[in-house]
Amino acid sequence: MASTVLHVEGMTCNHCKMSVEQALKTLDGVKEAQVDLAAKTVAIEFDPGTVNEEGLKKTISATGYEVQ
Ligand SMILES: [Cu+2]
Repeated sequence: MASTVLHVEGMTCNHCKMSVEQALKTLDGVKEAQVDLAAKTVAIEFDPGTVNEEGLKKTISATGYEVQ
């Protein structure tokens, strides 16, 4: 299991938080996703054999938020 913390712009409320977390959690290989709205980050635990950081970023972008 690997973990990463990504900086995400545009998340303003609980709805944003849930959207990003749900999108990531439904992705194959993602075990846990936790958004911190105040810090504008999402902490992700994932299986690097199934999904890579690029895939995580694409999923967040597809949900409508900007990953840095
Ligand atoms: Cu929102």
